[in-house]
Amino acid sequence: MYSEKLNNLRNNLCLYAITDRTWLGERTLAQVVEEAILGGATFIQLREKNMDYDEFLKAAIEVKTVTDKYNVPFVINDNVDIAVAVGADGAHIGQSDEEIKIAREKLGPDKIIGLSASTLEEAIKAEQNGADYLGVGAVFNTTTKQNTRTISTEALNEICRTVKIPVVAIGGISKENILELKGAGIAGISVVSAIFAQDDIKHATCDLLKLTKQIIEI
Ligand code: TZP
Ligand code: MG
Repeated sequence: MYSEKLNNLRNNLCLYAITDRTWLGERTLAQVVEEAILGGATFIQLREKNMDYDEFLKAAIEVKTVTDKYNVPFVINDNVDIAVAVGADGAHIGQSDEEIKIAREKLGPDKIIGLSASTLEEAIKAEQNGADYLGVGAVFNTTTKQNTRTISTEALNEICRTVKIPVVAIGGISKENILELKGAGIAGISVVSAIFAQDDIKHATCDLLKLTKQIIEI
């Protein structure tokens, strides 16, 4: 049962899109998420950094309506309580965020818990603590998140070879540099701006999916 969850998860992590309101313009979060899914995004994370509980809950319900419609896995960044409240598929938490053990107690065994890692030690610890997948980065320079630590492709590859759980690369990935990740052993890529900063989100996602399929290990 558990390994079945991980097998499905590995496939679902191929093109992992993380929301950001910066480039919404006149569009709603639901609209841009739908565009991304129609373009081929296989996994959606709602990431909100400046919202109170009620606003966050509303945004989570809005996005979940879309991910439910297309049956795409949906996780919440950094807020396990919102994930539980809306019945999301899980949560993505950082190394310094709520302890994974508490997150697992709140979410239960079947939900997905993702963790961020930037070193081999963090990756090993996260796996031992019961993470279902890892977001490893930043693999390239990014302006989307401040104060990111960077990781070389070699170190990313070492993590992928060491842990059993699937790894998605994150940070500054675009259609210009994605092929540099070929051979690293990743299950997928996780992007913000390469999807949500684009004028034609559906088209950009579709282009990215074609490239991602060339570099992932199945
Ligand atoms: N965590 C590490 S880098 C990053 C996050 C959330 C930002 C990724 O954004 P982009 O636009 O894909 O570089
Ligand atoms: Mg975090």
